[in-house]
Amino acid sequence: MINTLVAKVKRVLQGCRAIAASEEDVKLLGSVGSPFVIRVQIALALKGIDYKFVPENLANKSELLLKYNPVYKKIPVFVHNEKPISESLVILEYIDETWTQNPIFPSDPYQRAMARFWCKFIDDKCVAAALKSVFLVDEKERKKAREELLNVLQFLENELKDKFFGGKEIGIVDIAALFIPLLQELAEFQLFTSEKLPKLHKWSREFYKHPIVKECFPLKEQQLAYYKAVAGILAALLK
Ligand SMILES: N[C@@H](CCC(=O)N[C@@H](CS)C(=O)NCC(=O)O)C(=O)O
Repeated sequence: MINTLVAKVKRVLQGCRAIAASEEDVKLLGSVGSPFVIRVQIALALKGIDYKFVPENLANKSELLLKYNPVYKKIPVFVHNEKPISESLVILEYIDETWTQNPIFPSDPYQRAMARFWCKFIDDKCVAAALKSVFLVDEKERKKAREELLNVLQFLENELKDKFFGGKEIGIVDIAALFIPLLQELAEFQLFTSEKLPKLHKWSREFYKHPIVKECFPLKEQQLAYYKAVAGILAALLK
């Protein structure tokens, strides 16, 4: 009885926060299909925060993007009450600290540090290898990239102890790693198989069918259109 009441009050408070947030000015500069932008969209959806999506054309960057992110000139840029924040992982931390419902970071300081470590590992070691594994045209090179990807993903495979990296619920590491299921879908779940990386393969599918993720993931055609539109940027990454 008490538990039900507490849960009810919590839900009402969360609702209030979401309403309060919707009265604030929350904007996201991005392009549909960008995995870094989807990270932010998932965090906002998990928190129930309303925002305005400002589409950005990376082939002809807007004045607004150059003003808000003069250092990297990249999306996503998150703008909260006119205060811009760049870099998806930095944005995720800001969102988690600003809207505390449905936390995506663990509360324990050591676990928080570990979560940051794995997010950095994903960006430093996995993203380029995964893109190469899907988009390199030369078959030999693509195969080589796939082997390299399998090696680095083995570390993540060993790290996966529950349904999600975040435990029973999606956390920051799951969100950081979302490009894996995205690219798995493009590769028809053959980038790696259930024999090679069984836990990660299962996680990929679980993550993919999570209702919030489903709501935020672009369609396969939208993904392909995005990569086509950023072919120049992608080519530089694949070198
Ligand atoms: N480390 C950045 C990476 C963001 C990024 O690479 N964004 C790409 C789109 S997916 C971009 O804006 N590229 C524009 C460019 O390189 O000129 C983050 O996590 O936000």
